[in-house]
Amino acid sequence: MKTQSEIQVAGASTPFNYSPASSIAIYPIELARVKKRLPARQIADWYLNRRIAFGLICGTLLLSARTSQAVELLGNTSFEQNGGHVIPVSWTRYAPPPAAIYQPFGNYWVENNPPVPHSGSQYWKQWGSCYDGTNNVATLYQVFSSSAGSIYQASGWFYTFGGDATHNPDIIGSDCYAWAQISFLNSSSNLLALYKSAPFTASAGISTWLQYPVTNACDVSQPVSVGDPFFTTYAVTGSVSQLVAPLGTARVRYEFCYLQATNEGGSCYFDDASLNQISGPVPPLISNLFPLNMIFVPPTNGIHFNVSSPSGFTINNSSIHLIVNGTDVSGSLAISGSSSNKNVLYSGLQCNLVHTASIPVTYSLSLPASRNPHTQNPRIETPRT
Ligand SMILES: [Ca+2]
Repeated sequence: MKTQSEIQVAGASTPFNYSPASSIAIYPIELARVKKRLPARQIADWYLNRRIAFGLICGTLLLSARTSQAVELLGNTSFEQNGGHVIPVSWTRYAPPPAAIYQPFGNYWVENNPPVPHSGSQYWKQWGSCYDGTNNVATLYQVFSSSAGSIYQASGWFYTFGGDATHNPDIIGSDCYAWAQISFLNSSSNLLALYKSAPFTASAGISTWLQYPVTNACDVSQPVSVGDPFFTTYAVTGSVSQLVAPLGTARVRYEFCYLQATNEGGSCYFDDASLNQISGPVPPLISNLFPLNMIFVPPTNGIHFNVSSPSGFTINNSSIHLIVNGTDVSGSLAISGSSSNKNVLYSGLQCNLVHTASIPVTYSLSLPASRNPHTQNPRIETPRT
């Protein structure tokens, strides 16, 4: 006999806040629900166990000024890190308020439908969010700290499904469209500059992946209604090959957008998103976080992760902190590696516990939670030993 349990895990990627004196790592937080079938005995063990919470705080990273290298900022660009009716690891969903009333199930799937994916085995599938008779825009996005003068290039691959031998067509509605956009925001989350790709529509091609670079420059003083009171876009007034963060920039947001016209159906697939920073200070990257996407975690494996600076900045060991169950255990961290690439290990986890993991990361800015998540809350189960 088998029964079902579930855990929550979260992905890690790494925007940061940069100032001339220092930068502070922050983490976007996208929860993913992963369901696994577990033997009944293991479920019984679950209830015998206790819970602890642990958190990871990466504090101020003192940096030295060096030239940066081009780097892909987006996490989970190919949507391979979790699947099903989930928000992809590293991403955050936005939907207008009526969506919760008219389609509470949500308008998305991380789908495995070979041989459709542009790369890997999965892609993001999105359809209309509301079905309330009005135009509406729902998005999927990631936010990173940025600074004036930083230069980026961005793109995404889009597709609409014409059907095959075993699946019905799901072509995006004739008046619907999808696009990718880059927003530069100041420290108060006000929009400073907007760049968009061309709109992807069914007329662009059926069952064909097409890459859409973000090259249309908008005038943020010229709002354009799309028929959605919760979402405004702006007039395209030029074309660029690179995206330069304007004066006052604190953050850059990559966003996949889907406009549903009235109640039109169909869907758009999205894969291989890219936000490539080609100039300017690059956020420190926190990667290879363990445990992640796991159910049973051998406590002897501990918690470990990597902190690196693609720009080659020095990361002081004293700036890396780990909070376990409300206690700062930074003094117990084993840190190795070079000045700009640190391997961090904590070996103090105890056996025979259920871990409810909370990984908030402190940083200096106060951001709207709905548009800039910055905590992680994986819940991890450890087996009896
Ligand atoms: Ca993929």
